[in-house]
Amino acid sequence: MKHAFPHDELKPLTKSFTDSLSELGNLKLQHLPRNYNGSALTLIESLSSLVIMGNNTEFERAVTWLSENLTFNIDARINLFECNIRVLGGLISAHILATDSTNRLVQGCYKNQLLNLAEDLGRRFLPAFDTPTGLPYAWVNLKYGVMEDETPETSTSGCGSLILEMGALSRLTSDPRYESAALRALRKLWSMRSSLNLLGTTLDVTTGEWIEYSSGIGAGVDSFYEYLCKAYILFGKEDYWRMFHSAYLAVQKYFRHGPWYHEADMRTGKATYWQLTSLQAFWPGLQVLVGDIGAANSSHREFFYVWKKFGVIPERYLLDHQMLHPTEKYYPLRPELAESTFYLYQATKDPWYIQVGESIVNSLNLYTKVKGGFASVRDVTTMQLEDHQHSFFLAETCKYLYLLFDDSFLVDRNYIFTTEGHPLPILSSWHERLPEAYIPTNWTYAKSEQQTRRASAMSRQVCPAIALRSGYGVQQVESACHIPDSRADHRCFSDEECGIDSSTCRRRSCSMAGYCGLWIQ
Ligand code: DMJ
Repeated sequence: MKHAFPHDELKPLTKSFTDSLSELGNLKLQHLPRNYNGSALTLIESLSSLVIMGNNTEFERAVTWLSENLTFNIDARINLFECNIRVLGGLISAHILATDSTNRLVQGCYKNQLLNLAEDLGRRFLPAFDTPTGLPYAWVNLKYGVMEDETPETSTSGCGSLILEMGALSRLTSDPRYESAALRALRKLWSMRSSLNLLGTTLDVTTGEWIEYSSGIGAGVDSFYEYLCKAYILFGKEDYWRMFHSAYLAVQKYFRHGPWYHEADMRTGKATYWQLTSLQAFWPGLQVLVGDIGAANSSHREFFYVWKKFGVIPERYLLDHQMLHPTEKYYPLRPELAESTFYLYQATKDPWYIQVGESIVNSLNLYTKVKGGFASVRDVTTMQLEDHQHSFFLAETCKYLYLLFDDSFLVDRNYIFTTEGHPLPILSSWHERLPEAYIPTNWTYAKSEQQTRRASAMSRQVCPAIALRSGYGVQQVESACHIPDSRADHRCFSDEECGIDSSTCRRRSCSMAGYCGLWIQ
């Protein structure tokens, strides 16, 4: 607030600001606006974090300022996906939090100003969907609509992760256009899947043809999967679940190798790139939502291993060479590992995840905290910093770490988080399946006092002494990877040591972090 308000993002090293809305997703920095003075992006992104952290006074101040000063009638070409998840999602979530009586906010003075702003923004998105396929352009000028020579290239996540925000906007305004546009795009995208139920990474919105056939669960695709699952949770339409289920099984079948995920060609399912990217670290969190805790746990551990190895998580790590990508050595304060840690702790209450959270907080303080804020890491081998604090740092990274240690905001409430960490309530009135008087039951309590206090097997790096069952004269215990094992201290250091699980005849392999995993071939 001191150095950058009301501009878009903070430059923490020089204690200044950058008006970066048009730069989001714009790697070549094309068509940047001339007379643009920012849209208070970081403030919008921080609204829900302020409520979660209990700072109602600042929330009210921010709502008042935005109500009086924010306008979207600006000559700025913006990325539809980025503007949707950050600005539209931030405003809608904050509107709901402002009107939610349990928050006791904005006493008397809130007259739906944030919703009006969201609706104005949503209307400015609509020209992007005016294509022969219904797939939206990646870029739209907020004042003038789609530019004449606009690129028809977009990404799978770019046109497949709009449904939460635009669906919520339609429900709040009773204007079906937003949800219909996002749903039409999503259905078209899904119709472009291969016979293996895989999608590519980039496509042409005018022809509906794929440009890049290789894809994975990271950049360009990630939130597409996330939104299929979360749209089912938020709106309860069986269709979303059917799509998600098929897509999820295809990911686990074609991309997964032990605890890691490589990329593959959507037409053949053959592996293409063997890389771990920091965006992939959201996947264990999504797996928690579908109840695949064992798989979530094993992948999460590998991401944390990479975090520990470098101090933070590098953007890209070459799994086949066990080395950093030569140019993508940066860490822009991304939230994904903290996000998954939060979900896994909620699901398991295993104190090991608290230790992971502490370790993340310590690294952020040690390497990225500067006088003006928190700075991105340009190179994880030197820890050289970059003068940029992305708006998702406050929207997501800080929020998920806060919720890991203090989840009181979630008690007796039933929210899902958008891909940008903005909470949306699961309401029976928005939901096809929930009964009118819905009582949330998804709150995860520790089953017993003993459970919360129990020392974590993972922190001790041995298998917990939990007897599962006795068979073939051998007592089985649950290993640190949550698989049946005969040895209480089992930790493998090579694939050979992991061998074959004789009880199930399934192959085990040794992970980078030295754990024995059981993988479906
Ligand atoms: C966020 O803007 C969102 O989580 C998005 O889906 C992809 N990742 C960035 C932060 O890393």
